[in-house]
Amino acid sequence: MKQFILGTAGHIDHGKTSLIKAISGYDTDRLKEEKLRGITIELGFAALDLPGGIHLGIVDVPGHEKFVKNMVAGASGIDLVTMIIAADEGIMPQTREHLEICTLLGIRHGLIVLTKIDMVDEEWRELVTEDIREFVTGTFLEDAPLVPVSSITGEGVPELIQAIADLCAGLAERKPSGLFRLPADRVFTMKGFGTVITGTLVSGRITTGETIMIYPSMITSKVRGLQVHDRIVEEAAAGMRTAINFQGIEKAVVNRGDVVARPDTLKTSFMLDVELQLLKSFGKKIKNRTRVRFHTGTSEVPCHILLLDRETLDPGETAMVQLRLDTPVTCVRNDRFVIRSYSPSRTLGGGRIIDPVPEKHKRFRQETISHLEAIRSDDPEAIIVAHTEIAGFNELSLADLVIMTDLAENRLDSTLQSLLSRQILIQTDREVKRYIHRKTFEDFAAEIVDRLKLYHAANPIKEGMPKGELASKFPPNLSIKLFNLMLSMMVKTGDIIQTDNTLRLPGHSVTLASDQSDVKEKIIRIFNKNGLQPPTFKDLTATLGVDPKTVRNVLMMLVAGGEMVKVNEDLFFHADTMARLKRQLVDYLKENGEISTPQFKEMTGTSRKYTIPLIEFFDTGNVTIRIGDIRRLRKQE
Ligand SMILES: Nc1nc2c(ncn2[C@@H]2O[C@H](COP(=O)(O)OP(=O)(O)O)[C@@H](O)[C@H]2O)c(=O)[nH]1
Ligand SMILES: [Mg+2]
Repeated sequence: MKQFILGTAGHIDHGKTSLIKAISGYDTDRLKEEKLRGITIELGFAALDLPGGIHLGIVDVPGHEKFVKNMVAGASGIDLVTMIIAADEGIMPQTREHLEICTLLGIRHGLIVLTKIDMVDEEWRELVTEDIREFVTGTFLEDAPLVPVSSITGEGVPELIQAIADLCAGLAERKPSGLFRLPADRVFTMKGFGTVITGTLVSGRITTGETIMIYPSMITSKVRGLQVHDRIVEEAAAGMRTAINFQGIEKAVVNRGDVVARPDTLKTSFMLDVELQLLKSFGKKIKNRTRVRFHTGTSEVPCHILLLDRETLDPGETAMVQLRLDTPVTCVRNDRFVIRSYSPSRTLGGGRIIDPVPEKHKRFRQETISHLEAIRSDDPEAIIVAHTEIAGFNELSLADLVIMTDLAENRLDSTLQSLLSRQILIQTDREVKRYIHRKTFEDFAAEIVDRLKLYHAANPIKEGMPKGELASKFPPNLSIKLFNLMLSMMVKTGDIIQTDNTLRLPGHSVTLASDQSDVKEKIIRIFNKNGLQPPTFKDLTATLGVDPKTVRNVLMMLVAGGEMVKVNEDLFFHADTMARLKRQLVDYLKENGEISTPQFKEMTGTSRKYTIPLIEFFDTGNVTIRIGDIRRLRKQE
């Protein structure tokens, strides 16, 4: 069954409440004070089954100028409006203001009802009708049906019901959405039931037993019962006037203006980026930081207007502005809002929300203005790309993107898939579905390479940079999880090499790790002291009590640096010792022409274990040449 919500609008005493009673039988003036004074203060609710099988929820709003804020709360979320104008008085101030509010709230459908026709003659009625037609020219009611009615005599009432049914038959149902939202317009306690919150279910659906969250207080609770137009139901959907009964919530913790949704699907913010239209009828320009009242859904919050790209906003103009709110609100892109001034208290303008969770902007920044232009567009890709670009290391979750784009689930999904397949976005978490822009990753990779280059230059004897030290160079909003993920991507592409918790560039050859410099000192001392009778590799390893791999690495590094000389895999000598021995040998040969192995053994004063490898070392090093049992100098120097 199709469901729509109709709202009333119009000046006080023009017969709105009487008309609702005439068409539905409901008396929406429930409060004692309302009955006493004969005026509507609070929102009133009624229901009507239309011919053709459409169910209509009705919101009756107050016309009094003092209660416009209640009118705005009632009018947001309605599908169509009945603009009520009394035949005897014609167009009055709140007729104008309510039409402006409905326009700003994005209402596109409605009827004009000329009430109290029993009080005027034919000629007057025609004059007023002409007036009204002129009044609505250029507005969404320009081609709306105008139905003359008397709630007292009942004249025109059946025709009005038929006209509403005809209009509803042509309306499209609300677009399907997975995002359940209900801005609270009334909160009360019922004996034996606990707290009840009522409101127009603006999108998605909810069933009994589900867990919900109340924003902005973030209190969670369970749906104990649901009612739609006084009927108990298991499930309520978009476009229904809904009452939700909660378990264990105190009435005091919920207020009109709060939003009911599923846990962690919405976000609260003290700031909003919006497209603000200043009404022509407001008549004067506004300056930066003008203090106003912000109305969206059923909430009203004082705020400042930050003009981002101009000094003043003229009547009739539209601009992107940032609203700075006194208390947080919970919005979704494309939500409509109305702005009212303080004194005099009147509607100044309104528009739609472009970013429900923006960064704090500074004025006159080209970067900000370009970003806002991008997210204002209707192109889903452009919106997502711009948001992820500015978010940097702050990964955007699917839930974030739902409220930032207002896209239907399948549309959002296919757009994300397309961006991922072209690698414009990178998915950083499969389960929660989190995304960053590729540019963030590329900038990160470039910075890692730069940091490692600097580190290698400053620490040539270190194998690489400790991961923790590298992480500390990045802003705290880069989560460890994302940091690790991006490092592993770089390891995969071969841009960096990771061993244990150390990172290095592929071009960096390992010199000495920090824990090895201690080993290095000890080795030099040992070999210096033992001269021509140094320990073998095996003995050295045992003496040092360090693993052979490290000892060999350090030795090889010392050999490469010229501090040690490698005679064979097992035998190393200090470079100074070798230099001395070589000079001695060369001097001896210059003087004696040749040397035998025993003579060499005597010169060195060591055992055969050292003598043979040493003399052979001088052979291979082209210092000596072996002829039979003796050696000569290879080159006469
Ligand atoms: N004669 C006449 N009086 C009406 C008609 N509709 C409403 N009224 C009277 O106008 C006054 C205001 O009506 P109400 O419905 O409370 O107006 P609202 O402020 O727009 O809700 C009441 O005294 C009604 O009895 C009508 O069609 N004909
Ligand atoms: Mg009323």
